[in-house]
Amino acid sequence: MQHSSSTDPLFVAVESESITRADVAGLIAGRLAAIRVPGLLSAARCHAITAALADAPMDRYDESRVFPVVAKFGPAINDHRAAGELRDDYWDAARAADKSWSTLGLPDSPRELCLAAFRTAWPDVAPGRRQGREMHVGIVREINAGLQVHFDDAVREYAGRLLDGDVVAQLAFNIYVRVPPAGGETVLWRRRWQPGDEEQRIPGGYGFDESVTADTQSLTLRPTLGEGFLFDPRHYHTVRPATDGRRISIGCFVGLTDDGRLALWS
Ligand SMILES: O=C(O)CCC(=O)C(=O)O
Ligand SMILES: [Fe+2]
Repeated sequence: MQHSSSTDPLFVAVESESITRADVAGLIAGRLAAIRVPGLLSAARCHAITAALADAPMDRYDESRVFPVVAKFGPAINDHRAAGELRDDYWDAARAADKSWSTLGLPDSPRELCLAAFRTAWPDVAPGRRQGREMHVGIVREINAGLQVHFDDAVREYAGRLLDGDVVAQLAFNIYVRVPPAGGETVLWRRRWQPGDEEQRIPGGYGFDESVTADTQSLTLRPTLGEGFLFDPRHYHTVRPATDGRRISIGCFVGLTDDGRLALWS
């Protein structure tokens, strides 16, 4: 008799009390699909951050590419990309974000929150460097209306290399500092981009028609307040619309470089 198994036992999410070195390695090796860390930030810290953000000037991702709209605080590399390179206005936006954040009166910057989440597991963690300069780390995003189904892969997106070090694996990390009572789930599919998928690209967008994930095993995460979530963003993923309330996260990309360090960027 033949076994027909339609689910991959390695495509699973694990829950941890903190990010561990073994889990990060497992994610990169493909033994895991995602790591969930409930309560990575306390509710009190999440509330303090979202309360302070009420006075912060949020902007939006480039609306010609990112629709539905996504509000954000701080630069996103993909808003400053031209022909596989990072444009210079990224650095101005990074400086402006740091300056603006420093007026909010919060103890920790998005950069420090992201670095701190990895430091115990991986002491060799630091902002990534590009042409000797430290990348911005920690983007605040309010994704209330959801995302297009997409993947993130700096190796494909930055032909001229994003960082000075060679990134051998890329992960995506988010901490949810405000969660909606309904909707706002993150969905992760066990499928990576293939050339033929370009036919399903949303015209002008950054993502793909959801049919690109048809018949593919998936994981759905309903974020909880203060939870950290780490996954391989080469797997197609999306965020469902929040049908009520606001969904705010602080996140970054995490690269394992060829010297065994973790390099963060946003
Ligand atoms: O907000 C999320 O859960 C995922 C957002 C996303 O697309 C990413 O972090 O790459
Ligand atoms: Fe993404």
